[in-house]
Parts: sequence; C-alpha cells; structure tokens
Amino acid sequence: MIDRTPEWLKRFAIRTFGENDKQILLAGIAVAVATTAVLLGLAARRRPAWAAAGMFAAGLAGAVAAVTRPAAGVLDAVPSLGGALVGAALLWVLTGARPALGATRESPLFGPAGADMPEQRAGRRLFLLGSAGAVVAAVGGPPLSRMLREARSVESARRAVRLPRPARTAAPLPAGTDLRLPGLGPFVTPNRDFYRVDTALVLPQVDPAEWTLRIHGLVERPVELSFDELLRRPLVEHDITLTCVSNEVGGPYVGNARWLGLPLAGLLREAGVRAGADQLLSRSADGWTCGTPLESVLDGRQALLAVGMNGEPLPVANGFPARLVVPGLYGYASATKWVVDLEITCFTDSEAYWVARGYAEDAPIKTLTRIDVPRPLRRLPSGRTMVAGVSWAQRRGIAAVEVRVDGGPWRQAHLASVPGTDTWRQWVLEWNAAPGTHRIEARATDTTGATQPPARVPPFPDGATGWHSVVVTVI
Ligand SMILES: Nc1nc2c(c(=O)[nH]1)N[C@H]1C(S)=C(S)[C@@H](COP(=O)(O)O)O[C@H]1N2
Ligand SMILES: [Mo]
Repeated sequence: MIDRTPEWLKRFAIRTFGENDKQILLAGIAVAVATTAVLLGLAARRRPAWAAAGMFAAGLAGAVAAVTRPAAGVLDAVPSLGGALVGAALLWVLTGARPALGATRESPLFGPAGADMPEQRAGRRLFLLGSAGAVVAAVGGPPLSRMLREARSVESARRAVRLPRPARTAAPLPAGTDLRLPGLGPFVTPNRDFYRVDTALVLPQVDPAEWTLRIHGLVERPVELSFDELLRRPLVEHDITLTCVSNEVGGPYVGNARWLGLPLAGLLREAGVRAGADQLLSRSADGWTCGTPLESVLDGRQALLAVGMNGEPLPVANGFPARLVVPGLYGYASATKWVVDLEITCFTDSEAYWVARGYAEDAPIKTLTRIDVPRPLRRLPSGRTMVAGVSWAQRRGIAAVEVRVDGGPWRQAHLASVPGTDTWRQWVLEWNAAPGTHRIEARATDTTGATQPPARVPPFPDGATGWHSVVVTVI
C-alpha cells in the first residue's frame, strides 16, 4: 500500500497524521476490508458461489502482495491463502445452508418462518458450528499471531549482543551542553523517545547471526561482512543529530544520539571505489533504498555503519542490527536502517526510493530553529520567564540564535556548548513578559554567517525552512 500510494497522498498523510500515519493506514485498510466483507455478504444472499470466489480473490491479492515483497519467500503466501480458503469455505457453508436454517420468525435474512424439519436442525447445527469456529478464530487469532511474531522476533538476539569498546571513544560531552530546562528536551535523546520514520508496517526482524553486508557495484574488490566481523573491527563513536526531511518548521522529527559504528569511508576505500561513481545506493532488508552522494561519505565527515545508539545495540525500530548514519544529510538520503547492501553506482543509473518520488538527490540539512519553551498558546504569569529551544545546522554548526517578541528588536540568546558541528544546539533567553498576547520568533545563523530566511517553505522536495514562532498569552 505504502509503495503504491501517490506522493501527494503520502505527503498529506504525513502532514495530517504525523507519526500516527501508520495507524491511520491500518485503520483505513480495516475499513476497506470490512466494507468488502459486507458487500460480499450481501452478494452471498443471492450468489453464495460468487461471494466465495470474491473472498478467495481478495485472499489471493493479499498473497500476491506478500510474496512480491523484496525479502519474501513462498511461505509468506500461506496466511492469506489459508485465510481466504477458510473464509470462502465458511461463507459457502453458511450461506449455502441458508434455506435450511430454519428461522422460527419471519426475517429478511433467513426467509419466512417454517416448522423445524430435521434438515433444518442440521442446518442450524452447521450454522452454530460455523459461528463458533469464527469466534474461536477471532479470539484465538491475535494471541496466536503474536506468538508466531515473537518466535520470529530478534529482541532476544539483540539483548545477547555485546557491543565492543570503541577503538576511539568520543570525548565526554563538554559541560553545559544540556541546559536542563523544564520543557526543553535533553541534549541526548533517549532511545525510547527517538522519533521513528520509515515505510515498514511490520518492523524487519534481521537476525544478526544471518546478517551480512555486501559492498559491490563500481568497486575493485566486492566486500562481504558478517555481524561478528563488523564487531571485531575498530569502531568509533560520534554525536550526530538525525533529521527527517518531512520535519516541518517546529516539528518533532529530529533527535540526537551518540552512535557507535565503523567509519564508512574506510570500508568503501577497502572495496576500492572506481572513478566515475557518484552514488552510494544502500538497501535495507525490507527493500527500501537510499541514495547518498559518495562525496559526502568520503569528504572526511564521520559517516558510520552504526551498530550502537547511546550505549546500546540499535533498537529494532532504529535499524538493528546495523544502519547508516551520515552527518548533515536528511534521513531519506543517508540513514538506511536494517542495511544489508551497499552498491557503488551513479545517480544517472539508479534512483533511490524517495528520489523516484520527487525528493532531491542531494539533501543537505537546512538550518532550523525550534522554540520548545514556552509551548504554543500557553498562558503564562507575567514577569521573568525563559524562552528556550534547539537549533541545528549539521556540518556547519550554529553560531548564533536570536529571539524577538512582537516584531521588536532581535536579542541574542545564550548558546549551550556543543561537542561539534554535527549536533543540535540548545539556547535560552530570559524574557520579561508583560500581560497580553505575544508572538515569539526565533532564527539561527550558522558558522558560515548565513541566517535562516523568514519565509516558510514546506518540506517537499528538499526540506523545510522559515522562522518558527509561537503565540502565548501572558496574564
Ligand atoms: N530501511 C529503511 N531505512 C530508513 C527509512 C525507511 O523507510 N526504511 N527511512 C529513513 C528516513 S526518511 C529517516 S528520517 C530515518 C529515521 O530514522 P529513525 O527512525 O531511526 O529516527 O531513517 C531512514 N532510514
Ligand atoms: Mo525522513
């Protein structure tokens, strides 16, 4: 469904439903299935065989969708086919037995009342049996499917992973990176609070014992790496703030973590990148693709094949057992989770998932500022209060943040310290709030001297810009 949804509809869904878009999609699918079921049920009153065929066709469609997924096997057709067969048979039996159901009252569904004949009793028995079966399936199905899912879950394999000590540890965070203000998120986003964006309805379960990474394409020597081999390599740590291109001004799709991983540049040099190549096309276990400019991997920044996030193996939702993290590029062009394949290629030869849907090939993160305190539309007591937030301009770094109230003069906010240029930066300004309704605006300047432009630009096709503003009432 997701892969076939037109881009404008996807953008609408992300904008309207945010991180709930998957639940909305699943609910929509449930409504569509229920509607189909009602239509088939109505059809079954006249033509049980047709309705049963329709039911089977729907199951077949599900089976085809399942087996054509990138990582699918023949067995993935079994649940849909089995469900369709059982459903079609049940529908056939229930509606086929309809004339013998022996309703005792006149009913539009079961026809005129009649005496209890033996075959009617048999029909009723069949109906009750069928209904009981359906109830058992409805009640027992979810726990059974959960059991099957958990049997396939890699959570226990993840807990068994022992991350090695980094060959090069990141320096401890300098004092004052975290202003620790109420309402302002911590400098390091805890894993459980980290945003999640991907096209996966079911989280890919990639067993580290079976995981391999293949590096091929325009290289001198293709490389294949197992998870154990990867953990034995010299790993490094780096603080990187990840940002999604779908993040609107003021939006939540940004998070900061300390990543542990193997420098990608060294790995690619090992394979020997051939002249003429300009794209690193990475592929995930579930077939999603990502195009990263080779230049941005090889220019000296800390692009990582990451296995650790804030001192733990990657959470399954964030790409366990391995993912890419490249500072300075939006996630769709740099941050492949559940990565299994790296192909050195050219932008002219292959298009990655979101590029095929109109997003930019080269996707450096734009400078952005978010006001976290006070929250929009808050009522505050008058007097001294804190205005605080975060700004980011990965690779360039934040040089200044300014705040103004009601279009007045810009005032310099106090900047927190940062470990480098690749993370967001907290800031705070004290404001003496007078009663009334006020608009607070903030903007950042990066270390190249460029200040954020005021005009709001939506995320498509290369990231949002504009000043964030919040309106509050002081009483
Ligand atoms: N396999 C896979 N990796 C993916 C994606 C995806 O859809 N599938 N989405 C990307 C996008 S758009 C973003 S912003 C980041 C988000 O990473 P996170 O979910 O760990 O925050 O993952 C990237 N990696
Ligand atoms: Mo994204």
